[in-house]
Amino acid sequence: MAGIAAVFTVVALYLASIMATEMKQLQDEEANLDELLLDVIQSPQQPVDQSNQIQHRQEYTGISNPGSCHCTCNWYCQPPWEYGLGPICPNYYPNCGKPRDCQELYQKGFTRTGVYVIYPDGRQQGIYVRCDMDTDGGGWTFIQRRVSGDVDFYRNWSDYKQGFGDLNGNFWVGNDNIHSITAQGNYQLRIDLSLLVTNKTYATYSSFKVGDENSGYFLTVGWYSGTAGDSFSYQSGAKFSTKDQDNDIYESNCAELYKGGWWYKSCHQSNLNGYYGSIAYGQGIHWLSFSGYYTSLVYTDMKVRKL
Ligand SMILES: [Ca+2]
Repeated sequence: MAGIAAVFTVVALYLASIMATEMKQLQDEEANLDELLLDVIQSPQQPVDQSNQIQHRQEYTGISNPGSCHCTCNWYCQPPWEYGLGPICPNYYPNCGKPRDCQELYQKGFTRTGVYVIYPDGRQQGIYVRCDMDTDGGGWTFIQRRVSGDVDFYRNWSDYKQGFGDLNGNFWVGNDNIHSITAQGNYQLRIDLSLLVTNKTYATYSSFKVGDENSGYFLTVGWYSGTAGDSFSYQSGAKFSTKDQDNDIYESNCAELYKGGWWYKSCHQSNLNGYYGSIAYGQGIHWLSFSGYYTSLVYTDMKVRKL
């Protein structure tokens, strides 16, 4: 009996020591997490629509094989969401660096389409963008997207400057950001359009550059190719206009007439920030060579990728 009791005691002690070790590991992990959380809370972040949180989490949870980048986001990204700050792996996983656009993210192994943080021009504070990691080889940084009439695009200069909307729905990424991104090198532009869900087409431009605010966000686009026809080259060489800032060359304000913010001239062959669903002449979301001026497109997106 004494032998059995001794064996029992040894086993009990052994189990207790294993539990203590595991408890210690758990405490260490919690302490590490607290430190990470503190870093994230202390670093200034761009506020994000709370409704995006679940989607963000799903997208980041899917990253399990980030190639040369060592972000194991599937565990660490969750806690910051409780504070509405969002997962920003590159911020507290220095090995990931500061990706300047979606193409750099793609090259680091982030191959799922979704919302990420990029640092155009190496700026300190990242911005949230949507990345298309599927179309034509992936690595596209969205600058615009229309999927419904949920977000009003008839806005003023300041809104277009800063950007607005929901990165999982309808949005404009902001003229300052578009300038910063396209000033980093030679970027191509791809525009995808749908008139009906089954009627899709696209246009690409060999170069796309938007100047800074002092230039009026001056637009320069290169050669067209694609299936939609060319309804954007006409806008090249225009400044941006909004309902409260008329920079077009027409006698009245094109932004007011056609209900958007755009690189209007006199006035447009495309109006991708127009009024969703409008059939009034020129006011809807138009791509002249595809939809004419009286039918509003049901889907558009604009995205850029470095050449
Ligand atoms: Ca005018």
